[in-house]
Amino acid sequence: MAEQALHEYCERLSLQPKDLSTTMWYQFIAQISQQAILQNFPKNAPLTNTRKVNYLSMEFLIGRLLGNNLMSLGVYQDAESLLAKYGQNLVDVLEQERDPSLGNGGLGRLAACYLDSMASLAQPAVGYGLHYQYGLFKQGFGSTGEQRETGDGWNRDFYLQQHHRPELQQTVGFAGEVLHCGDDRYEWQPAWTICGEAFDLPVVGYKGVQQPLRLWQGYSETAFDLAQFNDGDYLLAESKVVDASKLTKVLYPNDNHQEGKELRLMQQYFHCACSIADILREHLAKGRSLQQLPEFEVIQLNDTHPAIAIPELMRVLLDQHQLHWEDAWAICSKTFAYTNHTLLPEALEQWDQPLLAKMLPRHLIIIDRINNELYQQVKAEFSEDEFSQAWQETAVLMNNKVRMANLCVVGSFAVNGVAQIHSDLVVSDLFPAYARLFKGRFHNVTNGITPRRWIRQSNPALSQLLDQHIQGDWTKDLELLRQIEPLAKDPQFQTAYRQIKQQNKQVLAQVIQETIGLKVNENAIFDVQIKRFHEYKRQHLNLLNIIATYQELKANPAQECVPRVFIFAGKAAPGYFMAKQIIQAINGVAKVINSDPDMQGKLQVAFLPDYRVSLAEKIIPAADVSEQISLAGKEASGTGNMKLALNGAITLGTLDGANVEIAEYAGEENVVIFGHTVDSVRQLRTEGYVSKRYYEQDETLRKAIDALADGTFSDGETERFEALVNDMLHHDYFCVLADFASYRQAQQEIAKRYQNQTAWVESTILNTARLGTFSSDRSIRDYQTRIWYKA
Ligand code: DL6
Repeated sequence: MAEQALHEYCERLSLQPKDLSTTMWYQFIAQISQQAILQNFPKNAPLTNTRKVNYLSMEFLIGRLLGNNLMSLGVYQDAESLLAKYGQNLVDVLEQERDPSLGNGGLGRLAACYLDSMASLAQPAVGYGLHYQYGLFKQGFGSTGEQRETGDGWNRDFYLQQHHRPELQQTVGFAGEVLHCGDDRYEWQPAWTICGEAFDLPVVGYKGVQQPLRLWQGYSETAFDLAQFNDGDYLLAESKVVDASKLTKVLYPNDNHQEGKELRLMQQYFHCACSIADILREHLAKGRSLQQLPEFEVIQLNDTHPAIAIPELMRVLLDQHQLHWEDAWAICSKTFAYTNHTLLPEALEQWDQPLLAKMLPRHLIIIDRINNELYQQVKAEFSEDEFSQAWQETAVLMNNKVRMANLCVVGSFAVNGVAQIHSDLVVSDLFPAYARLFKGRFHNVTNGITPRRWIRQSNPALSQLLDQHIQGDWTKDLELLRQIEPLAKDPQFQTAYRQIKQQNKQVLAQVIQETIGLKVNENAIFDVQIKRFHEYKRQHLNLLNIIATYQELKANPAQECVPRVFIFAGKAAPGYFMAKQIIQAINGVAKVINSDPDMQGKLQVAFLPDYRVSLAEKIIPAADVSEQISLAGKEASGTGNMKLALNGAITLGTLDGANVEIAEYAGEENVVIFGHTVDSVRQLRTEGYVSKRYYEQDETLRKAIDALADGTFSDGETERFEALVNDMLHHDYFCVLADFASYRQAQQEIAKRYQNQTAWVESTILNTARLGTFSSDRSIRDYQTRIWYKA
């Protein structure tokens, strides 16, 4: 069958198979896989009483799809053999696919893992997102190690894994006026409209079903507004066309930070309006009533970015279907569920009320009514003494701002955090008044990752070893990894496991050499910190320890040391100055250390540019140490920590996010924990945290910071890292200096443990064996049993 297809493909091109380029082979495999998906793979989950999940997310960081789809279709090996017959390597062919970077980091990647798991578990679902023309920027480095950004036009128009669905088109209004038509009746007359075109990417579940990831793209229906065109107002008429094409042009590159830009609000509304209309279209087409919506559909909000979907559904029910407020609210408040992914104040979205009044005037009226109804509830629940504080905390409208997280809590039947410690903090620190007002609404669902991509596809050698020793399909049931626990001490198994890590390190070493021209010591510890750059993630804590180690080795050249390669990858938001300083400082330190002959084979620093899913697939299987060193209480969960630990890296981390659960499951002796806890950070702040004291009292720390300040790592320029140094000495909100000594000790503990290879490998095997709970299949089951089951 595939041979026949190949024959036809070659005939169309008038070429022989031997003459096909790698790109042509990619196109051929992509075409036949797309046909196989559309024709043969079971569509939609079997009809059950389960509610369909509509997963609304502004980001889906899907990564390359072809390899994943071949695997899910069960034809990966067939494709491999077919290509081998013609002297081609499937892995090289798969590398031809552009990696669609339609997300910033954890939140978007999680959404992709959840789609994979829902399709694999046959949980009926549709992912709704935006079809950005430019995904997350590409990162490069300038001559002084500074981050440089360029656009990532991922070639969406030629992307072979999608198909256009013109019949699903929607029209979305903006701005204009609202007419009050008496009683509770309003009519919104938008000033202008933009069309939404749908593009479906089939998400192919492993031994499951295929379901769409539906991405909306903005376009203008008419090239000109003809009325205005005829009035002679050419320029204005044309400007609307520009607005439409701009709308989905670019993904906002912020992670855990809101910029408050008008275009972003328009994107959010466009995303929600198209998705809500699509959900209702499908629901009504099945002959179901509006009242039955919560029985059959749940709308899961991936953070607050799609929060405007709540007033949008209300608007449609009230204004288009003429429902009464109470009836519309009864439907709406049983349909939405909200996942919180951050406690950071700068990431909790708030929109200026005047902006909403201008852009979405009808929605603001609805939000105002929601706020008024809430006011009555808060009044009834809290005593007079308590009220003011409770209202401060719960109001949706406050100080001319619309607080989107509050809107989500009020409008949803369930709210969840993404790791146990985070979910507890959501209740205790972020929303205590809500927790009292809405009992039973708050839950935890610890994040997870798909084992199909993050073990099976990215670590084929480990997968093979697991296949040999595990009864049953671990890719479908990751708890089966427990079967290798008894082998953790087995010398033969240890050797095999260790060899795989070594091979993966060789592959990564080659990638490093090809990418940045650095030849690394493959026998060194590969110590990995790969994630977005943010001060709370504290890459600069890692950097200070590297500098201190360098200084120590320079001072004592004869000192025994366990060789290390520190590997970094990650992007900073283009407007985030301090994060960019940290990137530049790492590059500056890397330049000095890597060119110092005394450090040869002992200490090296590799910063790989343009972190993306496909690069993570190379780094993760090769890591020995996983740096998860955020200040306790700041990282909601993390998911890189799970991928790294499952692939046999030892977590070096604080008691933050999912690290806490990783330590519990792996066993505390199989991770290295350091630093302040949530409670001791609170204590530090109560006492009045003064970072400078740590600098003054700790000579090692002082020397490391001084070297950043005195030009050692900046070609003699003392100003280059001034802002970073000043921040550490006089502000240090994320308590880097307070955790330095403990972190350094933890690093020494790592070195000590690594020297006993038998015990080290045993620990890494136990990490793989015991962390099956971090499969995203388990997360989806948790959503099913804790959240989605009820209407
Ligand atoms: O839940 C996915 C991911 C967590 O693993 C990270 O810990 C958390 O930082 C991230 N949160 C965001 C928040 N974005 N905004 N806004 O990306 O979510």
